[in-house]
Amino acid sequence: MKVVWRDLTTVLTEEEVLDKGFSRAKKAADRVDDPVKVFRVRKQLTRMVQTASDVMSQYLEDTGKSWPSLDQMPLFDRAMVDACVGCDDYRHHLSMLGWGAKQMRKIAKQNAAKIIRTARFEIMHDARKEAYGRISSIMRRVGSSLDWLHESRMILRQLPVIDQVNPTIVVCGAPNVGKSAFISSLSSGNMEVNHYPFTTKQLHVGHFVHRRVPHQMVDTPGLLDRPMDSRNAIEMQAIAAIENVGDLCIFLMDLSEDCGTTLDEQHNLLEEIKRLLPDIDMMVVVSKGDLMNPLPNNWDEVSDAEANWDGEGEPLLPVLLDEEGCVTISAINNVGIIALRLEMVRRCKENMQNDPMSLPEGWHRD
Ligand SMILES: Nc1nc2c(ncn2[C@@H]2O[C@H](COP(=O)(O)OP(=O)(O)OP(=O)(O)O)[C@@H](O)[C@H]2O)c(=O)[nH]1
Ligand SMILES: [Mg+2]
Repeated sequence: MKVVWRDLTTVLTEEEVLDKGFSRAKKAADRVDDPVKVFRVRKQLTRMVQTASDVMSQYLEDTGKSWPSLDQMPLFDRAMVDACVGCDDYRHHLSMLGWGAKQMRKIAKQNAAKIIRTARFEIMHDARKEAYGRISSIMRRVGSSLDWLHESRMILRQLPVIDQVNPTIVVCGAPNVGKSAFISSLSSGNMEVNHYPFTTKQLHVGHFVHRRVPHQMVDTPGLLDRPMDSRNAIEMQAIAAIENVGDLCIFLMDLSEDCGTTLDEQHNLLEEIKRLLPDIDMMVVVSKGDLMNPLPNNWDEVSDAEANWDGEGEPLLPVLLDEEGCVTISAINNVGIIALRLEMVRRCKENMQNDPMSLPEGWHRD
């Protein structure tokens, strides 16, 4: 099940829900018409109590149901919820809506019975007033949950939509090594930029389509490029989330040290990321191949092959290799990019086939 946070509709405040319930109740009472006063008043008051309770509890129930259930959402989304707003709070506040709705229905039933059982106007009016008072106090207790959901909706709306059925490539590496340049050079259209609330971290998601299969590339600025001990719990959660969706991780390395991080430090980071994401296939790629002197041996060969590529995967392209035999790219000159893309497609496919949870090709999940 794909979670699309952007579809969540706005959450009303406590006052707005009360307003909605009580004004609908008043209109329902105004429509009552009975020549016998005792019948008329009885009907009016029971209708007020019932309508107010119906409208408000229905609103709470509908709102509760429109939010994705934690138990049914993919692990990635659950880890995101935990990182951004906390799973325990999420569960608690949604359950408060259900609780409130139930209480209101009970109050309506009890007080409508009181109104029906008596022929004394004073008792009828008191029962109506009491019902309104009790419903308001239930709403007061639910109000803070509505506020929490309102805030959380703003936060969750900014989360990236990552489709777990399609291949996902996580791109990481030290700052300035060329992660964004690489993803942009492959992405069709604008990169979707999403923020991790509560931190300054962001996730950018780029896409390319290969033989009709959308491939997602997740840029991880600031998230995977700094030492372990300065990460907080939220970031660790986000990393756990990445592990749930990544079919392949590209670790970009800038050998020119142009980026400001020494090679030693970059190697340390690589080791850390391997420890953090032990279950993702890791591929080390050297960036900024154009800065190499001399240029990689097969620079011209790859560059020509890419220029003649038919867009479907033929001819098979050789990857660009540096003198150590490491896969290389130049995002600026656009050399080695398509070759790497095809290699990533192959690796993702292979990794997804090895995944015991994945379904055979041609099968579809809901
Ligand atoms: N010469 C050369 N420069 C590059 C290449 N790719 C990126 N750069 C440069 O490297 C710098 C950093 O590139 P980015 O793509 O922003 O690097 P990044 O890893 O996304 O950086 P952060 O998001 O800050 O971690 C920019 O000045 C780019 O122009 C490349 O292939 N060749
Ligand atoms: Mg970047």
